[in-house]
Amino acid sequence: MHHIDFSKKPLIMGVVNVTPDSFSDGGEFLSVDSALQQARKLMDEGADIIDIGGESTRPGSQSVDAEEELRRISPLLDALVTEAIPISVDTSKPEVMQYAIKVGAAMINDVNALRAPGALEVVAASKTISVCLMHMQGKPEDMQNNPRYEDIVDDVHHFLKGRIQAAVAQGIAFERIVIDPGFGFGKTLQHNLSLLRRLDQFNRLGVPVLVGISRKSMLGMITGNPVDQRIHESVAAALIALINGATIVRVHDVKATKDALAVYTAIQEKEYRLAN
Ligand code: 7PJ
Repeated sequence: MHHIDFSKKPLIMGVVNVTPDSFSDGGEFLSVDSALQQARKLMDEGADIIDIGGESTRPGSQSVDAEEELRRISPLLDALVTEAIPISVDTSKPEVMQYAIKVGAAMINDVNALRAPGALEVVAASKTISVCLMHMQGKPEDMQNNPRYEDIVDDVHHFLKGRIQAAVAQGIAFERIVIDPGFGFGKTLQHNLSLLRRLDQFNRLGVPVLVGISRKSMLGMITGNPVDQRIHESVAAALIALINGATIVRVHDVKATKDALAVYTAIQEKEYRLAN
């Protein structure tokens, strides 16, 4: 299995969905072959991690059972773990986590932050796999139904701190943990914008921050563009996230993101290195 080196930043996580109702690729990558092709394309474009998911968490979506989720992702996962890239599995289900760990995934990416009964235990039993703990208010079925916070950044920070503590108490090493404020998961546009503006606050928790804004409706609310035409705003959001302290960006458009990041990393190089 691959280990993810979080000190090498920024890291680009490329998204491959195998769900018939996925919001941004609309079932385009349902077959294993086309999902594999999409994964290889993202790897060629320079993704550092591939994230695969078999359950849509778009607002209003219904959950599927573990058996169906495994049926969707296991052929793809089995094929991808043999490739020279760390694989992340986007799941909230302990049964799926267990399978991902068994076949050698590098990360569990849980939008539910290991709150399902048994999830903490399954991840703790692996001594190596990384885990992304994401904030979500409510459940996908109802999360966009009037989300409320006292202070969005403080509330999300408090939640993530609690989940890091729960994970560490269970025996998951601090070094294996990544956090994510969960853009679009029980948040209004203003909540999302505040999180992005004040993203650096999350670095106080001492673990890498992952951000997923790619193609999300918050961007469509700003530009008016439909989901299949949100590359520019997605790239802008990814770049802002990195400037404001993110280590990993989860994106659909790897090449465009990579090219934009190259400009940012170039200006960070020391001047003498440019002279040499
Ligand atoms: C996210 C995710 C996110 C993390 C999804 C979509 C919806 N995992 N899974 N962060 N979003 N960690 O791809 O737009 O923001 S599913």
